[in-house]
Amino acid sequence: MKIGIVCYPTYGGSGVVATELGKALAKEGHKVHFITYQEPVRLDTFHENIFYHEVSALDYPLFQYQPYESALASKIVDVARFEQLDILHVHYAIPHASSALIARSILKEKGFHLPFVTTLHGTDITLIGKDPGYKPVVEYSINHSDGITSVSQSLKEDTYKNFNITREIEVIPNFIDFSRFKKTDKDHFKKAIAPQGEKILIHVSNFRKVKRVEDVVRMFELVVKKIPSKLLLVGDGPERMGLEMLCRELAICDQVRFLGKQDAIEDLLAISDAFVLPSETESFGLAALEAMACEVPVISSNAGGIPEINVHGTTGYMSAVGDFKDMAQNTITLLEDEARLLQFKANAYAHAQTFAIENILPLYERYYEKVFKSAEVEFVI
Ligand code: GMT
Repeated sequence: MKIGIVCYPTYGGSGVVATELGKALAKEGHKVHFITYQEPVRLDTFHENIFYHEVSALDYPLFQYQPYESALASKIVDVARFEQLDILHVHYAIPHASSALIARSILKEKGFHLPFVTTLHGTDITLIGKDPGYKPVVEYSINHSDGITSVSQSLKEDTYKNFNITREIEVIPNFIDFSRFKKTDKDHFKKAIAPQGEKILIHVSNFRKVKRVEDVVRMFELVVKKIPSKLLLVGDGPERMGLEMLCRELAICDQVRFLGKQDAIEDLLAISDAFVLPSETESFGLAALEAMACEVPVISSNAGGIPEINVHGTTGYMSAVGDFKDMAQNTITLLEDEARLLQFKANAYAHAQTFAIENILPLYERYYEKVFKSAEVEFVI
């Protein structure tokens, strides 16, 4: 098929999923056209079946905000007609679904049929999308998509709860590419970070409030009192400065390393013993799945879709949102018993395999076919 993909090109989870999906589809022989305002960060290798079309929203002194939604819709119209796209897949509802909707209407008037699938990722529903400033447009464009998928059952339920959705939402979970995310021997690296054989805890996020990174620091302060350990904080965002201050206040700076944004996350996961994800809301938790693929058990909250990947008492432990003391206790239980830790590492890896890209990609391919066929019938009628 000729598939258009619209996504955020930066480090967010939805952009990563969209890009990895596009790359996998291209390997299967589909022609994949990315339509974004910047080359997606994970689009790091050349492939003959991958094409990139940049959206440029013309600036003008009259605009306080550039009308990106219109520029995107125009670009979709242009690419769809020129490249003869069969289907468009937009990731993250705002504003991609409404741009797709406008583009589809314009194309229809020109006699060109472009069905589109909207994938809901998380904050487009649970945080931003339900804000009254966006809700009517988000609801309308979801209801008028030709296909709707969500990355977890929990997000599907949240969508029905927060919006008046009249359509069926298909759950297609996020996936993992084991050729990249796998445990490798990085012992030299481990020795540099934890020279006395300390255990290594890791957190990876965009350091926004919703990630509750403060809970990571507070639980670590309790853990390090009982278990010699180090904490790696990977990523960057608005909360970072406050977290650095907190580490100073708690006098744990020698045990905590802020690593900023890192590309080779798998190398850091390879030396880690536990991944910490205390999020307030989390529709899926791709970062936790990446950790599990690298044999790292997960200490998390039980928010949103996390229970769909982290099995309490098997692949890690879950606590109520905000209960960092319980998270610390669970971490100590896990790390103080070497046999248990080894078992949890093996369990995490085994469970992550359910989400191997080889299992999930066909679900998208079948869904595209289904949407394409039923939308074609409607178009002809
Ligand atoms: O909010 C973020 O962390 C970024 C956001 C995105 O769309 O870029 O992530 C969401 O989508 C990811 C990929 O599907 C999920 O793994 C994350 O759980 C989800 N984040 C939240 O729900 C907070």
